[in-house]
Amino acid sequence: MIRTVAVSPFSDQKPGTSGLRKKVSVFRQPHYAECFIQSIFDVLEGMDGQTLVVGGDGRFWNREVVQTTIRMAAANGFARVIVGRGGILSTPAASHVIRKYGAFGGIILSASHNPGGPDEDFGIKYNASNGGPAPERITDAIYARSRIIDSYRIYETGDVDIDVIGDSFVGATKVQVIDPVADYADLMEGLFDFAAIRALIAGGFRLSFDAMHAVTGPYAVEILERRLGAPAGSVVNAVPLPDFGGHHPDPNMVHAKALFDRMFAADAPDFGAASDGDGDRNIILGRGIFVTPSDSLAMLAANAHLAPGYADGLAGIARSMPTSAAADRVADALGLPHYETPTGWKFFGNLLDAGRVTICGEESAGTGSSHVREKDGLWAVLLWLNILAARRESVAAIARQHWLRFGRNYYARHDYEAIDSAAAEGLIAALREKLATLPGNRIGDLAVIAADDFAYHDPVDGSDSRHQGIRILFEGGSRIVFRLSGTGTSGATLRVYLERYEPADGRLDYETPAALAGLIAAADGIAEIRSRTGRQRPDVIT
Ligand code: VG1
Ligand code: CO
Repeated sequence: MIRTVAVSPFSDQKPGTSGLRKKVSVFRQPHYAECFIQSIFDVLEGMDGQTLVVGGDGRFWNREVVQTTIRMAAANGFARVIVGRGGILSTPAASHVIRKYGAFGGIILSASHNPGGPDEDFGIKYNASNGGPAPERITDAIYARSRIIDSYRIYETGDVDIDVIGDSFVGATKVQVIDPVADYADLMEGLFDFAAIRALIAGGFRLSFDAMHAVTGPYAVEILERRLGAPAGSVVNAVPLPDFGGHHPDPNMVHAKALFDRMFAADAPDFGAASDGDGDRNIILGRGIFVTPSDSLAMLAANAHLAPGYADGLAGIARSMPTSAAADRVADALGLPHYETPTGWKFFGNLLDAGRVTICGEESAGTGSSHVREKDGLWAVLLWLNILAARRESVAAIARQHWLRFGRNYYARHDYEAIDSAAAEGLIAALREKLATLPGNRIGDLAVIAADDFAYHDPVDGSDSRHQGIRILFEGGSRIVFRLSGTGTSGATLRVYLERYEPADGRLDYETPAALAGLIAAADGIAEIRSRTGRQRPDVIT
């Protein structure tokens, strides 16, 4: 029986960079998730008789909201709901499943790299029929709806068994539980030369993949160990846990320290990688080297033709604004168009759908391609492995040759987490005020040539997105970017992005902190970070 439940709206359901993210305690309020899900359904049109995909990263509260979503989808006219077994679907796998089965859209339950557990974070996001995160036009409409919603519809019934593959019904709605891994693994097998990677591994090449007790574990075990023959144990922390084992499933130097230690040890494997809570991020390491995500994007773009799925070359390359310009140099050298979008994968969707770009990336450990409409952690790992199998050189050698050809964009991001929101907003407002006065000034030995608040005009649908980050550009290609995170759940997080370009005949062997020292000092000088935030140093450097 369908029940209509009267509610008063919540005022805080504004989606951020990637969906609605809140503490679990917020989501546990009666009707909270229901109101957001109904707000999504209310702004969509034509769901009747359609398919909805549901799955998440397995974190605490995932299973409960999967059940709620199934019941609400049934009450809102969907004819079919496809669910990953156990309520599991990595973000890229969900994107693929939406596309493969011609679904109307999908609801993905994840707070991505944020920690999980009863006292930590949960999230809900909506992806459209192209498999990609809903564009701002839709997320804005969902938020507007959530502020006035007065009821939701839900089917009254017991829980669906989501742990067994097969079909059941909620009212007239068919619920199909599918293997969350198989379709995705098959997709990867179609893009990459698995035989060559298998031969590389059989020849003694050693790899270590840290799944961080998050959703990629089962995917990585199936693909890397079963299909590609990496020895058992090549995937570590492979079992997804509702609290990610108490860790922060964010693959960076701080939270994936064990992997960094392994890759910088004397007996390091040839290749190391890790992914995040929902499987869309990746970091890449070789023996004794960390490839920054911005460099990884550029190196993948430069070598993608070595993989069968990209043998015909790329249509173009897109990167988010704070991502380093390394990929632009590759695009220029290959004669490809390149695009600079605001932070967040939703801005790549139109470019991918229009066939203008093939590969996209963000400095925040996100890379992906037109095979789905999300960033895709394992995809990046497999493209790297395919390139390594084709070139038979080390990661360090490939990086070195890349810099010798294109120059090197030294890069780091400094995060100041959970700072006072008013102080963070004050800092950005003060920067905005100053923008017009900066060009022409010198800060240390850096000459400012331009400063602005980044705005994006989408060349496909003509939409405009303003206030996407403060950019200060210096002579010679160096840059500082300031923006506030849109994924945090407590206080504000200030991100400071630092980039310095050294041409191919410049110094390519600096340690990154030394290369960026002047920019780090300039960032504090311009934005008064220490005095405004009260912090002496960043919490995380990536
Ligand atoms: C962060 C990253 C951004 C990424 C977003 C979602 O956003 O900076 O590049 O797209 O997370 O990634 P923000 O607003 O906190 O800077 V995920 O893997 O958390 O879905
Ligand atoms: Co993620």
